[in-house]
Amino acid sequence: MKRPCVLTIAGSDSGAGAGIQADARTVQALGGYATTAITAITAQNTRGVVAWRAVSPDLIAAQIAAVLEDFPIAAIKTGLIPGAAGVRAIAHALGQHRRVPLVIDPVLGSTSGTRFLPATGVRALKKELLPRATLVTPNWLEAAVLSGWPVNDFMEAEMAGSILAVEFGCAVLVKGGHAPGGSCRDCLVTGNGPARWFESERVPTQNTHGTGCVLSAAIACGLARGETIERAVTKAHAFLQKSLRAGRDVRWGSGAGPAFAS
Ligand code: PXL
Repeated sequence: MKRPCVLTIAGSDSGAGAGIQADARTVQALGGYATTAITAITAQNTRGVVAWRAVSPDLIAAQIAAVLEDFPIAAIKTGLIPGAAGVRAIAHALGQHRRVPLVIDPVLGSTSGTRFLPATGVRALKKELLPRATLVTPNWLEAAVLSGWPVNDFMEAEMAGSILAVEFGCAVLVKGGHAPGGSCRDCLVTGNGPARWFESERVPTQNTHGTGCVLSAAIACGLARGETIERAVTKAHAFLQKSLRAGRDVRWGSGAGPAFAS
């Protein structure tokens, strides 16, 4: 099978549960090749983020340019972006590559409470990057911030997804993993047809760090293979479920360990 090249633009996680490390592990596990542009360096473990710094916008752009001019990149994903200047640098560096599928995981902060993208960065994301996305993958909180509408239940999740899909002309996957209850329900809104729900049983585990990264990287890998958005999301949802099961019994650190992406 063809080995697709993916570019992931994201932050480094020293604990390797999320960010660039999770993306690279996921793409590798799915038979692709992950090139990387590192946007920030975080010092963290399973308990949370201890310190972090942004990589300068010109160095983010240089990494993207170096990869794009030399590798047959078939899909791009973004994760942590450390502010408005970083967003603009990425948009500029992506330049002409408008036909390459772009998956945007709109990371605003860590679950442990560190804010990575301030309000000015959110505005830049909406203006410069979301209009060129193929698919955006917000959780409930991110969907609420991006749409300006509350998201407290599944109906509101679908509403916010529809609003974002119209506003930015892209597909939207509103992730329900943080929602209460025994199942995980993600809602995919595309331009054509009704919303589609992806539901799976909740895996009983505290090792959930990096689940959003694994999901969006797996989707990008599927799109890089030429799969439709629906097919890529279907396979990525199943892959994440498998990864959570694979990491369930690992006891590394006292906090949220990694989903395993294997
Ligand atoms: O899961 C969001 C995320 C993405 N990227 C990096 C992170 C986190 C959360 O902590 O550290 C590098």
